Amino acid sequence: MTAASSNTFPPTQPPAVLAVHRLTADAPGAIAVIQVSGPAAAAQINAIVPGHNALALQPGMLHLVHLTLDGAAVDHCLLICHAPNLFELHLHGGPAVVRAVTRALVGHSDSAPLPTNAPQPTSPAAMLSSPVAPSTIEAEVYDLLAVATSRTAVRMLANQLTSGLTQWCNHWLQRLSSNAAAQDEAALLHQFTLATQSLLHNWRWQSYFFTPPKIVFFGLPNAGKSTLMNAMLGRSASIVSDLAGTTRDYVDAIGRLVRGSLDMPVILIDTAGDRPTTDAIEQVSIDRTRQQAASAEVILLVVDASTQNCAATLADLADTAQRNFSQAVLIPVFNKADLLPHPPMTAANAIAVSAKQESNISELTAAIFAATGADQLDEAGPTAFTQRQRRLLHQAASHTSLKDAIIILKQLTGAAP
Ligand SMILES: Nc1nc2c(ncn2[C@@H]2O[C@H](COP(=O)(O)OP(=O)(O)OP(=O)(O)O)[C@@H](O)[C@H]2O)c(=O)[nH]1
Ligand SMILES: [Mg+2]
Repeated sequence: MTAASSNTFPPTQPPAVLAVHRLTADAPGAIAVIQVSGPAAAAQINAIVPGHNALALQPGMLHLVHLTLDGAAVDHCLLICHAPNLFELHLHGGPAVVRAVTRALVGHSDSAPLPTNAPQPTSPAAMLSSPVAPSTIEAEVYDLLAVATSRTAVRMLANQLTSGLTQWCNHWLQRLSSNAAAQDEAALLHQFTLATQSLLHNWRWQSYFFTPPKIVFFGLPNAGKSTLMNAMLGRSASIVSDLAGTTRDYVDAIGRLVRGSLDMPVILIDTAGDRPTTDAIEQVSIDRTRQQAASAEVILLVVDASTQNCAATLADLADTAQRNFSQAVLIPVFNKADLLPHPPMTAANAIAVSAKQESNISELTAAIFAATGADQLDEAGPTAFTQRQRRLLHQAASHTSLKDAIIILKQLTGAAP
């Protein structure tokens, strides 16, 4: 077993079976981050983290674990699996614990020198580098892998290396290059522009797997907004009561929507009920509700379906939302379906749920995936996942010569400066 300290692998050498690097400064601090990578990484982590099998951890997941050395617990820390064979330990940053953990990971005796901290890996790209220097897309993939917050994002990123964006660029480079002598340059450029625009357009919903979209619960007091948010979160984040006007300030919480193999991080925002009022404080609450709705990607129009005028209430809410929050996807939700005769009568395309009984929540999740376009995700398909890529694609799509488009595509892949 080798403790590697270099961040490059010459072509003649295989990658190290184990590399241990301290990512934070080599000085006392509140937290120290230690990166452990290579085929032997999981086994070494298992040796000091009882009760967890690092081999079975899902990429993108965080685990609060105990670190145990010689049978004694020495620290409580976060274990992050970024990818198979690539882990991070976030432990307390005192020199004694960092030294002891590092020694345990690399299997050094107390008298043996510790692996050097220099040169430090600057990104997971360096840690996972192949004998061939990574292309620009590869470097961006590895940088983002370190901060991806969903398993879907991790898989999407991994796919961009061999298929996805890399394959898309190579396909178009090949088509544009081999057409150098063809007659219909304009038609080919037109096809390329359409493909590029489609790629850029898809980023709107692909981005939700990287940056959580804001989902706002909007409706009259007592519609069950707080109950619904709690049901979707799986915990009681917002106060529920039968008094209309319970929620005053908005309440936000990070959640996760799961649909089949896709998981999407989301920011759920419960708001004060929106109604005409003469109460100055309630008016401030409603102003805040509207501020949140104005920056939401998705607004759930929550209606108490057991009230007689629920269809008119929904029409009013939809009207307000369309006039004021046109940037958002609107999804009508008829709550309290448990109080209705079965099957519940609802307005067209409204989702009937019972927040209290937590029923039909998965249908609501499905509706959010469908309405945002996120259910179209092809994890292996191309994604322009950085601003640099999107800027270059915009340029490529607006260029009028094959030669310029080829140069820009080569810049995108890193094949040209
Ligand atoms: N039967 C039934 N009651 C529900 C359901 N959802 C919420 N409730 C009840 O409706 C009342 C109001 O629920 P909340 O979640 O506080 O409503 P809200 O929309 O957040 O109300 P405000 O904060 O006042 O705007 C509570 O008594 C809940 O228990 C449901 O699906 N079925
Ligand atoms: Mg509430």
